[in-house]
Amino acid sequence: MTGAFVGERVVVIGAETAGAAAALVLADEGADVSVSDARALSELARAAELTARGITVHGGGHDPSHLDGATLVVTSPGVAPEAPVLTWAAERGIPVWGELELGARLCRVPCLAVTGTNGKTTATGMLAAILRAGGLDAIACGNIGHPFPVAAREGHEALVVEASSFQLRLAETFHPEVSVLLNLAPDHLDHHGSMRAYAGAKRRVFANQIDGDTHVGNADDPASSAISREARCRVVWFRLDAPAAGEVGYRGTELVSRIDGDVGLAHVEDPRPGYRADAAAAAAAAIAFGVDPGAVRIGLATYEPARHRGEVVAEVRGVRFIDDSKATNVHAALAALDATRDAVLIAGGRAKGVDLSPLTSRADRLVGVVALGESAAEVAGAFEDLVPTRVAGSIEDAARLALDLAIPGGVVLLAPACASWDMFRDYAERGDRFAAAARALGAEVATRG
Ligand code: UMA
Repeated sequence: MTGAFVGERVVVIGAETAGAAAALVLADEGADVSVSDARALSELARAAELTARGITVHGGGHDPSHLDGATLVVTSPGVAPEAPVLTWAAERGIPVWGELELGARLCRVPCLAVTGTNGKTTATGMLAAILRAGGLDAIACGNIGHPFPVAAREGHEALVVEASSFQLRLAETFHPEVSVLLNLAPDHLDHHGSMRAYAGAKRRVFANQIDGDTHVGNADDPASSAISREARCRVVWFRLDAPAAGEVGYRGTELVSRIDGDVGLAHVEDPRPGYRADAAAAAAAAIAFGVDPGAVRIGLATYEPARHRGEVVAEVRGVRFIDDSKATNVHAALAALDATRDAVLIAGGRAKGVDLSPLTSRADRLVGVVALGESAAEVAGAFEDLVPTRVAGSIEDAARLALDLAIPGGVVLLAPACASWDMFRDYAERGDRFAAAARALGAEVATRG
């Protein structure tokens, strides 16, 4: 048997996207692998695939005995830092790696990493598209949904890793040549315990960067730029207005690089501030990595935005239904609200320990609010004195109540400011169910005439 993990006995925690991928990669690399998951075996969709590869799968909850004989634990990103199973590993002195650490140990090509509270997936996709336009075989991986350890073994020339705070927390030797911190706002405080710990995880994106590496920071965001300034390598800044020497920014709609000379890169017409910032960050990272600035325009033009980020999914009685299910925190929901007027906002879900009341600062853009999920009472309480407010029991119910409150020419905006995990598998399922409900309302209205 050959492979990088021959002789290791690895226990993987979690058997979904990240965990199943880690287990299969480790088995391929010669390790003796078992997987432990909190859910019942019958609920684990990948259990049969894992078992067929000789991997033992323990369902129905973690037990200290699952760690017997382990030389390494690899944990899924969603497992909480204080989860007892991780404490048992620490007590026994077993090293605990996350997805980024496992990927880093296997990766033989340059990595670029993108983190931040919002825009990660968009900036990661744009950056990979620009690298490809520059002639490199590059792909996006990590939190975007294609696990980094799998991508690391696929033989690409460069990897663009979307790095979440959950993943960065356990990424001791992860060393991107170029890192990006897009922005920072409160999120995932239930997982990390505090804003300080959340920011600390984000800081790890450049922790191993040294001379010759580049960190890309957001000159417009005081919270993230304070962290970016701590990087020990070269820092390149991006901003939404005119760039200073060494920066990337905009003159009107023209994206401009002053990293080396003064080069017009592309016209970016999309009005959303998030989109323009992500494009500037991706361009800065690509140029810092050595890609020809001419590739930026082609890369941005070929980039296909991911779903659930402001898509119009239906129009019913002159009301547009917009799916921004990916707005899983207050910062993202505020950006979505800033791009709309006369909206009925559907918000609520798992708040992750974050105060939702800042949403009310956009009450003047709203004609109604429909509150949903675990935090429905909090959302309704915040808005009920400001705009007509309803509480929904399901996303289908929410779409219907929102249409009742909406005005012709206005919008129904799903921008929950919360994670979906209280009612859905993920934000994609939440968005898909919302879109289906909106289309069903459209069909119903058409039938009734
Ligand atoms: N589990 C346990 N024990 C626990 C907790 C969970 O066994 O204590 C099990 C669950 O029963 C389940 C599995 O672990 O079977 C789920 O693991 P997970 O929550 O880490 O989810 P994965 O499907 O493995 O997907 C993870 C990321 N999910 C999270 O970080 C919550 C995906 O990011 C990522 O695409 C994937 O790895 C590959 O890297 C999603 C996400 O929502 C998109 N990310 C957050 C965000 O973007 O805000 C950070």
